[in-house]
Amino acid sequence: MRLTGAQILIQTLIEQGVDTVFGFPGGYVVDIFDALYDRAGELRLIVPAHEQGGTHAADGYARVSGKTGVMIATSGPGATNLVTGIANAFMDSVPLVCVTGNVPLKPVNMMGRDSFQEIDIRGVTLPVTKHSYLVTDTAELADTVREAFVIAHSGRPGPVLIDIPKDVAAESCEYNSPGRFVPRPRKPVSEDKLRRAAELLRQSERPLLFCGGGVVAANASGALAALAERLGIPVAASLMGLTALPAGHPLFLGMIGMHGTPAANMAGGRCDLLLGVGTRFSDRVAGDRRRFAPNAKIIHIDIDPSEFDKNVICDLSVEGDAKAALEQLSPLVPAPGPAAWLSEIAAFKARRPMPEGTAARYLQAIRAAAGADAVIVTDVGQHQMWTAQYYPFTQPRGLVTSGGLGAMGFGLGAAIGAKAAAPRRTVVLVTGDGSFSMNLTELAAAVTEDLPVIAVILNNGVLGMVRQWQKMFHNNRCSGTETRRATDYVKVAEAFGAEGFRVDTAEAFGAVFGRALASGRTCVIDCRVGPDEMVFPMIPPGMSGKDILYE
Ligand SMILES: Cc1ncc(C[n+]2csc(CCOP(=O)(O)OP(=O)(O)O)c2C)c(N)n1
Repeated sequence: MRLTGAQILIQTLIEQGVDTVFGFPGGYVVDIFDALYDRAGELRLIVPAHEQGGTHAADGYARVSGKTGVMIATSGPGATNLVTGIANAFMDSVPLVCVTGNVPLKPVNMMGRDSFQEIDIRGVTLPVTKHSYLVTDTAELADTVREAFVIAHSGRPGPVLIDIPKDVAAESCEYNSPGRFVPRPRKPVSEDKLRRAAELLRQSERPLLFCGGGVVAANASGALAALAERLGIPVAASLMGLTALPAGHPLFLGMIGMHGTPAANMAGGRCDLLLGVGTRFSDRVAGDRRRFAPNAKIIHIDIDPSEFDKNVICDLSVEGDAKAALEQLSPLVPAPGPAAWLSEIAAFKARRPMPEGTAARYLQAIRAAAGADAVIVTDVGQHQMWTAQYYPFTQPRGLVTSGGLGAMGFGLGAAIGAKAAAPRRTVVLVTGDGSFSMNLTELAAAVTEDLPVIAVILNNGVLGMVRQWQKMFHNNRCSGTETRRATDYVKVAEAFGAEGFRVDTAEAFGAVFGRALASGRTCVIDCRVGPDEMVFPMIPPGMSGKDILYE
């Protein structure tokens, strides 16, 4: 069968099981959009307001569905608008395939001549992609797409870029049916290393399990809970690992690190063995990586061996898929020992509960009304940390947040993608006035694409998280962080065809949120939070758990 490159691209996407793509048109992807037009019944096209929003949407879609997200953009500015989204997916290990158009190679080669809207997007994104391709021959396109999907979702997932010159998309060639690219079989986890890990756990009096985003990505939550329960040991999580155990689990201590709970950080400081799974031990977890878990031997399980000894030196590294490793480790470990360690943590927890301000009350009200099944998406700042601290997550993949890149403006696009992945679930974006202002044009996409999400703005009238640092570490000199108090978010919502609400107190929030839920429409709820409400506890940057500040 002879097909154009564009038709081959769409055919191979469908072959890969893709049923939803995000894309924004342009001159050098017009053939691809033309091919999409014919397959609209099989492949839903969601058009964002801005390519950045589209990449974040593909990312949110991937995180919630567990599938690979796809974003298509034109050359030049379309392609450069993807960069933040690609970098975000790279830092959080989210599988994406991003397709860009480029200037033609034939009949007159326009590449390398500063042609209109020509950008070497491979060069630009090289440090933030797992792999990238410039396709120069239509005959290679199908296998390129197949290989790109294998690379994006196998091993440690991440973004892959396929740059397609216009003539390669327009030309026809013989299309070969699938079959060549199947994922390589997973490397087995070393039994010897798992036995040594079990032995270290046997010798430990104060063990701590620490899970990162890799546990969620590997769908290893059940295996994690089984191991923790079998050993009777406490579990702390990074921001990315938060949903791995339900918040109410008796062994769960919450988030560890810069804005982690007192109990998790105390356990990190006191433990004599730390078993880290699917984590890069980033600086938000280990501010001073030389003094992280200072009394502990460290076992590190990760699918990506380049993480071993990168930030934290480990005593034992175990390469492998988190789920397989945890499942194989469970039968080797001893039954729970004396519970003195758990009692010590419980006593500490009682002495040092989490402080709770207005933001905590908003989050508890969201949880009460939205239910356990809701997907919570955040932007970046204080509201993100409050969500991590106070929202009781009960389901893996129930939180979509920009962990590694910390990209303000991520949230609304990601929420739209989350809704596309799970249309029957309630999707709530918890955002700040600063982050929301960055990409609020995506309200247009939420409304026109009929992907209703509820955006709750914890509006403190300031760029709160940076202002907090200025107040704490820069002598209260709040340079450039008191902005945009004048924006009327109710009117903004209405202008985009969404519904807007304003809430002045946390007490009034529950009823308004209920109305937003019942409306079934895209809603924006503008909520007051005092400009001086801070995120605590806090371990100042570059410090260790002993330097924790409670107020
Ligand atoms: C794209 C981008 N620019 C700048 C920053 C630096 N930054 C981190 S948090 C923050 C403040 C966020 O303000 P807002 O969204 O209102 O949330 P709040 O902290 O007030 O809850 C800023 C400016 C960032 N993370 N991302």
